[in-house]
Amino acid sequence: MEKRTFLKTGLLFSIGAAVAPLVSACTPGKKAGDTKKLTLPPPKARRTTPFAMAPLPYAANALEPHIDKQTMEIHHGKHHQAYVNNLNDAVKDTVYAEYELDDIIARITTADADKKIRNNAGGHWNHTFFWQIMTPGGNALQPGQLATAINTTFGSFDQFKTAFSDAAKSVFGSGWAWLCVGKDKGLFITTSPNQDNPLMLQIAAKTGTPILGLDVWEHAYYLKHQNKRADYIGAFFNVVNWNEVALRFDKAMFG
Ligand code: MN3
Repeated sequence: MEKRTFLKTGLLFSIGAAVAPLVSACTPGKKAGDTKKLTLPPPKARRTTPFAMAPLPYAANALEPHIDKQTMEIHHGKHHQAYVNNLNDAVKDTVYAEYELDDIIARITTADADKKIRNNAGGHWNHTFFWQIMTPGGNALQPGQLATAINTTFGSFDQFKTAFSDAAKSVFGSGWAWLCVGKDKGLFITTSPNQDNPLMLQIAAKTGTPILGLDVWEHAYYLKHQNKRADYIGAFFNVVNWNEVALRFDKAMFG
């Protein structure tokens, strides 16, 4: 059966010829021009439904006055929705058609053919993450292993904030700033252009597991803060969900 036919009819069927190539393709979507050769495990599971966007975990006006309602409505309802729609369109009839998002992200390469998938898979992952690491009014980082790791790595919480803010300011054009747990279980700050992220093993300058991230695309702040990205970065720290960040830290550290 042609892949196209399978997708159009939506038949769920035998694990047969259509599935085997997915499992054996370690770095799909790319032949020539790869700069890194990675052996990736087969995908965890087949995805049988289109990508979909979850509702915001709070009301669109709940982050005010730090992030305004209209920005949240457009950012979530228009920008994020467009990444989801475009991702569903981009993976159609490709080897990624039945991959989960994490499996796609890990396999993205610099190939031209991957660009639409790269931008929209990243956009979907990054925004899903972003909504979750914010909460109305924010909450304080509690004493514990993450607080200790931040103090040890950056000197103090304030020094961490300065370093993270400087990284976010330094992104030229559109992109993200990240606090990550590295393979060595150490914390590090990094940035990525566009919708790339540190989970893109074959693309990221430095790979790791993001536990905090900040969208510094102008669409994230222009309505309220106009060109003053530094003001937006300062406002962001009033809505960080440190409980969620700490949970993600624990998972990255201890599984
Ligand atoms: Mn955005």
